[in-house]
Amino acid sequence: MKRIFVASRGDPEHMASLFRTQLPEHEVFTQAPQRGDAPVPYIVVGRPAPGLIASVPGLELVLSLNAGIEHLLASGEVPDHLPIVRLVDDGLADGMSDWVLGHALAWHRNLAFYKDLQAKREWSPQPEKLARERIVAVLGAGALGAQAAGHFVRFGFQTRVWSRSCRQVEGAKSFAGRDGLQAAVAGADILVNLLPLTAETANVVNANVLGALAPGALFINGARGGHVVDGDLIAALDGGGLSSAALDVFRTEPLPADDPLWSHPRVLLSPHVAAPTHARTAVAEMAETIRRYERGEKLPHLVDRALGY
Ligand code: NDP
Ligand code: OXD
Repeated sequence: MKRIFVASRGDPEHMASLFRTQLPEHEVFTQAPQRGDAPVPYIVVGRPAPGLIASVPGLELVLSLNAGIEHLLASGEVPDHLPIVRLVDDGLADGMSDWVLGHALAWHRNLAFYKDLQAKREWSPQPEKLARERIVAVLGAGALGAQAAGHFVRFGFQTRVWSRSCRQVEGAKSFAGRDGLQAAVAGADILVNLLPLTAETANVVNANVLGALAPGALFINGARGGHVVDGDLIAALDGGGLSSAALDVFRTEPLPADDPLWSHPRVLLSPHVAAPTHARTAVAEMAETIRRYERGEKLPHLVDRALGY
């Protein structure tokens, strides 16, 4: 009987019970194994405590509870020979699309602006644009970026996507490379960041990129705080280059109480909830990965350590 260690910090018992339903022939447990225990080929982890992974005997596969795995690579906790499968499931993709489109549409139709006017009992219609008159640039065209971009296309926005391999999204224009980045963001009304955090993508949202957007643009960050040069972001907001920023992720989380972003009048922030992991969809996906592994099939969503995602 193969063993699965569910080391989730959330509600491991709930997740373990879902695994037992999906994989009844496996032994699923939630307490760290002891020295001398039988081998445990599978571990399910988000942010493991230091030393946890090394303490598991006979580990063969690390199943990440997150889509972003930069913390697992940076910690050096996962030995090089161990494959890591990152989480890709429709719960994450649907959640992220809701969050991104929610912010984009609210900004596009001035909803927060009218809410402020309402508080002042002020009747002041603004010039309203059509979606087709707006350009959206989505950085990252992977599991999350491609789906969000597809929604923007369906809403009629002029949509651009930027990725490493110039990934195609139907109805959107594709860009790649550093030159492609400047072309993708030039004149964009809405910039959406859905990149993984790697050595190449760190600080990608900086004064160059923000300065290339249309005046008064919206920036939406659902990926990682390390993608953004915070000083450049605040300068763009204060200078009016950006009219608003919707931020779900930060360099330090929880965001420290004295961080200026908390009280910035042009920032809408949320506590890293854009696309939370949903136990049911995540376990279904991870159980299927285990089945594939045991059938000797190629695994999807394996982390490429050289690329960092
Ligand atoms: P994917 O790996 O599926 O997609 C990543 C995309 O980024 C791909 O299109 C990839 O290009 C592109 N990319 C990677 N490196 C570069 C580069 N150097 N230059 C240009 N493009 C690049 O990731 P997901 O869509 O699943 O997730 C994206 C990120 O979202 C996660 O890494 C995580 O940080 C964040 N996230 C945030 C959540 C939240 O709640 N706020 C929840 C879940 C995820 P290519 O297609 O060529 O490979
Ligand atoms: C993720 C996240 O990467 O929760 O899945 O941010």
